[in-house]
Amino acid sequence: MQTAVEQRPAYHFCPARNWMSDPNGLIQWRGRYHLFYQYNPNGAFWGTPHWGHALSSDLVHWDDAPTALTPGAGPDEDGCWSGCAVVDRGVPTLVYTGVDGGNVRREHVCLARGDNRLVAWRKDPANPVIGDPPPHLSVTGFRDPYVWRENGEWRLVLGSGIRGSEGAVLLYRSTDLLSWEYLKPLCTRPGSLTDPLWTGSMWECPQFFPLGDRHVLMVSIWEGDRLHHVAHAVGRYRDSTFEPESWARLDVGGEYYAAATMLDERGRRLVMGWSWEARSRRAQEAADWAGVQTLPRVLTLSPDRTLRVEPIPEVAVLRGAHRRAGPLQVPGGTEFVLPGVDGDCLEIVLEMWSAGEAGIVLRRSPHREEELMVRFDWRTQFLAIDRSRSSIDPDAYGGVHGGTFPLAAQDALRLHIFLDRSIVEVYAGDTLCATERIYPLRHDSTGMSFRAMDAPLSVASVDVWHLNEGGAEHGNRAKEQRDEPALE
Ligand code: DQQ
Repeated sequence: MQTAVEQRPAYHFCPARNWMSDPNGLIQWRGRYHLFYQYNPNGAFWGTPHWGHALSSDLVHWDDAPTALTPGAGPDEDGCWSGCAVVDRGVPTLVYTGVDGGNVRREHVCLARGDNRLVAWRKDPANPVIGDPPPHLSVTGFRDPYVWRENGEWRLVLGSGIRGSEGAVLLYRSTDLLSWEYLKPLCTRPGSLTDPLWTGSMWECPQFFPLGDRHVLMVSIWEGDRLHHVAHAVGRYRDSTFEPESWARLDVGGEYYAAATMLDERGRRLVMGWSWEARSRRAQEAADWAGVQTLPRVLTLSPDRTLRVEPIPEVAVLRGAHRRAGPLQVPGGTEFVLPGVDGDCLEIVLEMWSAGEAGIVLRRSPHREEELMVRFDWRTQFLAIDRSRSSIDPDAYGGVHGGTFPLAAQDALRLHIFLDRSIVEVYAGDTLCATERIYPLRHDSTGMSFRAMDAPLSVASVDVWHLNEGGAEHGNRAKEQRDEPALE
């Protein structure tokens, strides 16, 4: 009897069991990185959100810490929903969404104060510090506070939407995190707009921060009871007024949401996102785990004020066996299977060019029963992640995702790909990334090939590394092995 193919990622963070979604409260405190996350301890489905907690010294190896927030009697009795972490006069403080009201859901802003190891958290007796939306606004939501320091005061934005028409982020100010004054919507955008992208009528998990000589607003688009994608705007921010200059998707893959950022002690702006399961709820609950965090990505602003997104270089610490090939010529309409590549936890860096459409095939079984194709069309400049044949499992979703990647017709495409069993992250150049979930069932779906669809393909070089396992939950860093003092 064949054992089931292991689908749990080996080096992306996911809890040992149960449901995980939004990353929350990212912070580096006294050298250690802290990741909090929406967590349901009762099963691999969304419900009664707690704040799970993990910490790392390198953003690659994660160790579990005790649950940080648990719903209790009062403004968060129905859940501790998403939020952020700040340091208030030396005290680590979580600013989160408390939910109560049963079927008539009410969302509030609440605080919790931490000890100097960020392990024990005490809810502030002043909760909720923001009880209800501004009375004159009819909003579709009021959650996911993101807080920053500005001119010696605090600023806070909340995800919201003006009922029936547009996504919105509401701006508040405070001197002490306890009493808040509503200022105005920091940004709104009609849900009817689609050029250059659609941003719906309810914005979740806002993030707002300076980058280069601009500011960046990120929002996760919720509409019609569905999670869609993360949009970001680059623009000018002055006197509490934000003027977006451009809008774009943050990730063009099928499963990327609730992006959360942090400024680390090296001054890098880092972002992590939640990748949900692209398979049936039945399959999800049978697996008994759901939800993966993407690799942390470094955000910078290019001279033309396009957002640059790159995987953190620290991931290289996981590299094992390395294989290099190229230059290769693949005739149009043919495929070249790369010999000696056999894996489901790989890092791939390649440069290729074609006059037509061509790409790389991963998780490929010997007779193509299963395969994932990452292909680019130099005529349309469209990068496609095609998972329509990635699994023989009827519970696994198919489809093609992707986006336009501006590249001159004569220029080579540089791809950087991280494959980790059921999650794939594709980076094109330093401005486009796509997160996709796949669930191959065959044990021999571990091959790789290059495919030239309709014109010859030139592969200048391809590097493939086998990546080792990362986090504590993957068994390779049992608690007694880690190099920092035990938390509990
Ligand atoms: N998930 C949280 C909310 C947030 C949503 C609840 C986004 O706070 O708006 O688990 O995925």
